[in-house]
Amino acid sequence: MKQICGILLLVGTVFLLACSANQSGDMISINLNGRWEFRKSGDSLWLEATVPGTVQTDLYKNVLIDDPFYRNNEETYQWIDKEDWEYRKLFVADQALCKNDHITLSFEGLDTYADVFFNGQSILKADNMFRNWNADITNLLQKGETNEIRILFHSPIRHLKPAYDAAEYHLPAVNDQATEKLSVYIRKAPYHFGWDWGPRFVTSGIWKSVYLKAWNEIRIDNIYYRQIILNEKEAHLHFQGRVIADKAGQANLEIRCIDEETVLLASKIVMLRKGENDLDLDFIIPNPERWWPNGLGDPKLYTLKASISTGSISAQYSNRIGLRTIELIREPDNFGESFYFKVNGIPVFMKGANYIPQDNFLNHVMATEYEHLIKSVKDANMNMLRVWGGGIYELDYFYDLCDENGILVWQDFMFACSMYPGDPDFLENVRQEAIDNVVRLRNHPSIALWCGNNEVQDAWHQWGWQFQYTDEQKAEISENYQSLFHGLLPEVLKKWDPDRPYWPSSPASGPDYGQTSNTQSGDLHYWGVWHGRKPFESYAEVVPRFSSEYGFQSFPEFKTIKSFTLPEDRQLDSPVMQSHQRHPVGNQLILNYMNRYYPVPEDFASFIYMSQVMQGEGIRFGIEALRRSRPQCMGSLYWQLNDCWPVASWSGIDYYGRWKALHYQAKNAYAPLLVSIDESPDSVFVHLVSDELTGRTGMLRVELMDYDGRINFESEINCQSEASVSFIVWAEDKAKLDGLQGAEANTLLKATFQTIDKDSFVGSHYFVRSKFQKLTDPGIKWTFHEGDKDTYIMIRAQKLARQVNLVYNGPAEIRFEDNFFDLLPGDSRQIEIHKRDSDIFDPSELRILLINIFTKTEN
Ligand code: BMA
Repeated sequence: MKQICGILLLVGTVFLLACSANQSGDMISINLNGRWEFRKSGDSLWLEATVPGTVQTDLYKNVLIDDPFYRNNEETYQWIDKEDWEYRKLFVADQALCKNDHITLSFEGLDTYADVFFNGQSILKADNMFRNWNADITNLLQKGETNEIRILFHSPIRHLKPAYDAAEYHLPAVNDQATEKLSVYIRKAPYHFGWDWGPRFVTSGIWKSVYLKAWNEIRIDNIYYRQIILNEKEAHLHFQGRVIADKAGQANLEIRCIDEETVLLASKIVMLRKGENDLDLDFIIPNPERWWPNGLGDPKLYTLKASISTGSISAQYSNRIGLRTIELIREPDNFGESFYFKVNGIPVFMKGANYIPQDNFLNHVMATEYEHLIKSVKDANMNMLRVWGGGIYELDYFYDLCDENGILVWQDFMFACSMYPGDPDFLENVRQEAIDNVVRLRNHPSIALWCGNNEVQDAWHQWGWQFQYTDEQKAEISENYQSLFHGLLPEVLKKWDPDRPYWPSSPASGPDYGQTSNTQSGDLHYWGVWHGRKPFESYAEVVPRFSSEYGFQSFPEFKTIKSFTLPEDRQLDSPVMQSHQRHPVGNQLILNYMNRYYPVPEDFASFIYMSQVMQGEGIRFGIEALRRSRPQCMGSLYWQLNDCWPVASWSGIDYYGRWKALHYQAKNAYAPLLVSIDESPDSVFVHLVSDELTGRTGMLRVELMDYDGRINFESEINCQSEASVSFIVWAEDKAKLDGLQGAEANTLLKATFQTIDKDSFVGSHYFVRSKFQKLTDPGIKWTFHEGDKDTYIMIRAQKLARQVNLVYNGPAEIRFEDNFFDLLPGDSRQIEIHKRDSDIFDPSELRILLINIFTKTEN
């Protein structure tokens, strides 16, 4: 088991690394994070640095640059990636550390071209941000003297340039925001080079933790728990682990479950050889509790400890696992070929979004931010995130949180929207990267699927890239694609994680090369809305088997915009707002759609509000359409969950973790039981959509009312919803709905499903676009209540109030239980106020915006 037993003492800039006795042979792991030093290569002065970190964040901490996200600062700081940078740490190692037989310097991540020296000797050269890098320093470590770790980070841009200049042709990389597109030749997070929602900051640095690891005689790693059989009575598991031994001899291998109480699950005597020993052991967990995705049950986890002991020396390793079956079901059906996940034998509709890294400077993402984000995902009734291929393989903590919260992960390998080289060095580098990450992540029950890349296959065949190349070049690029995504990656998975499904590219219609995406099979990225300028209504016309991307942009809330602007920047076409909008025509598209669907406010703050309303309602319409079409479609992952800086983008949660209208809409549209209403030219339909595992019985009440609350038509039926279904529960000709004809702009349909156990589910529907609705002042009244346990507001409206936005202008970070909701005539709602204990909610700072009444917020 890993233990931290080192004490770091600061002696000037020299740290004393001490550790207690080497407990019964356990590996010692001393964390070398924290204070380091850095300088621009060639400078004489060393400055304080923080590890994990980047050059950019260290320069900022030393007040040598301003906040890189502020205004247009991004442009000013592009020089940083053209320089080489050095990092160092000086430390004194105590005797207890030095007397170990094996001492390794271990980097969980180096970004990216790094030469590492220990006491002046070169110990490794790194060239892949996604790999672990280890170097044996047993014979280099000096007892009682100052030791030095020094790392030279080469400018990634200057390092790549000579080969780029000499190349016969260049590979496409549409999102790389430089003229010379170098990003595809380096194994580094693609989004660092810019994206259509992100700035260009090509970082360098020690981006993950650094350890000194010391051990004697025996070491264990590469642990894998493979689930062989899972049924009600027992789980059969197969343990695999690699033991490195200094000498041959007998040892005892044991596996224990170490949750509430420690239980020995299995043990056996093994004969170790000197060197590497691949060991295995079969065992059973009786009466297994299953791991369930969010909404279907508890995500039960077991903590298992594997230990190997020679009598005097032992080594251990702990992992958390979950017991569940997961299958990707692709079989012929009425619509083509299915594409859905079966979890524990149950077809599950996947509800979620696409995840991007939470910052350009990854060291800035705190544990609390990971927790807030995954909690927001769970609270929004999501059960899947796609870790998109232009970012990073996330930190262990991300997957731990997904395990704990029942969030499944569609895991891309880090390749996106570009073609890639295929030379042996590049491929070997990727092979090691894939092994490192697959081995690190394969015990997480949250990981549902490995996917080769984001959009590379479709792009090559459909984005017009091929015209610029000769036939030989095209053949070479195609072949490289095939060897990477149809050769190397599936081979790695076959060996290291054989039971998880692999999907070569998202989107794709099949597992073979060249099967570009379509609606009959596989997954689809539907960008007719937004990129294709199609109306939101087309979400109901294009039904994919699994929608792994679709989206629409909005601006972040005004508080977020204030964080990076001066008052004079706060208008749509200012250079600062344009630099925080990375889609070439993003602002025009928002304006264009708003003209089609909503009133267009003149003041900037109200425009921002309306952009969020439009995004929220547009994507909500999409989610409902996809859910209504189950089982034809079995997944909705919209683009995108979050942001990496403050920006106008497709996200539902902004850089500061603030929920936009979209996230509130997603929460409601992803509810386990949904009442969804749609219409054809002649009829209206009420659908019940259920992801629940049991059916419900109750009464459906349908009311047609005007915006003042006068009911012109009503109907009640007994009804029953089965488990896991979507069906039309009520339909009527529009002509038979009294009071609708000619009054469409002032009429709504409300459907309430009241179950016999008194749960109530409501859906509503308007007959014209918001722009044409005849809205009046709804007469909103609200009162504030503060009790010991909860703080909430009661809000009511006499007439229809559309998209009620509660805006808190005070300093506290407040989240309302619901926001951007409609109050139907006569309705009242109790809205909880979520705040941290120390925060004060001042009701006089509350403003309310509506579609037809926007209170001007001061700039
Ligand atoms: C998708 C993604 C991203 C991109 C987004 C918005 O297809 O895969 O590459 O940011 O579209 O354009």
